[in-house]
Amino acid sequence: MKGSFAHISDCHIGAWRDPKLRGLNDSAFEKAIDLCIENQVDFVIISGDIFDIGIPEMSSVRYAVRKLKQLVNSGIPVYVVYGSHDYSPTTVSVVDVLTEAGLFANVGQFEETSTEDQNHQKNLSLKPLIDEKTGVQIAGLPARRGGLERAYYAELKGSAGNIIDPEKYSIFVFHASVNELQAFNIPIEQSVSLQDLPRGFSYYAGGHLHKRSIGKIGEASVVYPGPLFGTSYSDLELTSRAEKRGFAIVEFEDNKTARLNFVDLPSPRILSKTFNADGKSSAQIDNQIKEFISKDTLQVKDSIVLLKVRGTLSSGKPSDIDWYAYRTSLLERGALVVSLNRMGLSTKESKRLELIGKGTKEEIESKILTEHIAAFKSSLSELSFLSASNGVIRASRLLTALKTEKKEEETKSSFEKRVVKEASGILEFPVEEPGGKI
Ligand SMILES: [Mn+2]
Repeated sequence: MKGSFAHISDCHIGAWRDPKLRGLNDSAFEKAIDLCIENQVDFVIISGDIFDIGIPEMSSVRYAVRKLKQLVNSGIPVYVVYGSHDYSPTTVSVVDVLTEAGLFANVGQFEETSTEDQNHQKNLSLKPLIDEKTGVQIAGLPARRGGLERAYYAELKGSAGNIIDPEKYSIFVFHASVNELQAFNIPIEQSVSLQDLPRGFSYYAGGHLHKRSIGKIGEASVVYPGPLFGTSYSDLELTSRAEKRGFAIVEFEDNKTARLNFVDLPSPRILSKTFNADGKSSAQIDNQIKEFISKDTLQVKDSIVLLKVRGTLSSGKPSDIDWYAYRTSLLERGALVVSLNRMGLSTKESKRLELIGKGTKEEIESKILTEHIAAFKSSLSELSFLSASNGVIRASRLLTALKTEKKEEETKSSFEKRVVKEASGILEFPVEEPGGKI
């Protein structure tokens, strides 16, 4: 018994709003699949978060199907479990559709039983699959949202039962944070421990942590290859600090791992810089950023540029800072993508709002609106419906409407349409869009 397989995780196909970043993410998946075929692995494991959402855009699905089909045509089976992103509690996920289409097999199968006695204690048993060509035994557990998969591990009680032949190679595929191996401050209530993983497997194929890491259970490796590219500002920030992105190719012999190789995927240069605004005026920080980005020695061309500003301004507002000019000038110098992160930037003024008083969220909102609406004096009679108490009520309703979250079954665009429609109704503005009136 001898062979090799690829362990891929957290592809998040379809992630990123920015088309360039989405393109980079998609081509990382393409490259990974090409390398699997080139290396003639016997099979591929994807340990969750194949897609960024349960019901992704069809263009992302078509793209992924095209690549997965190449694997099928090369006789390389793919085994997957749901990740926290592509799991859907209420509807059929794209993972189910692609499983039905025969593009991959879902190995996150299990059986739940409860004891006959009055305690009705739940037990979970894994249902492994055997890879036809190599005879490798593959079992797994899916993720659920917000770390709810912990319940499965509690029912599993760290046991694989008698379902695994210890003489043969076996893989446990999972998508969960193992507390001992994570460095992300994921709360302990949303993590499992190494001891919660079922004993006796030769290899543990992990997903969820967006950082490469390895642990051990006896002689077996517990491996997180991390994402192929990354899906957030902080993922890219980590990449800029020399964190490698890619996947693993594992060679096995009998019931042991013979070799574990990480394959690094190429990524564009990432330039990341954080500015601390504490105690500075908006003009000072504006100058500081301008000075930084206009340096001749700064290598911007073909780079992803990440600028982060955080802290509390001593005077002025974040809107005094000319973000648009930074972006334009960096793009003009050939930057691939410019991402500005100012979520951690506040002013003394916004700090003051934090102290405005006690009450429910709604009461505080209404208080702030009343205070600010006094300053709103419109000479336009048609805007009178936005002033005084009328305006406060309308603004509160608008706030509530904008806070609504996307429903599981909604696409991004139908969600956006619903919010715009609701908001324009509250404002009594007719809204037109390219496709005609809503
Ligand atoms: Mn992920």
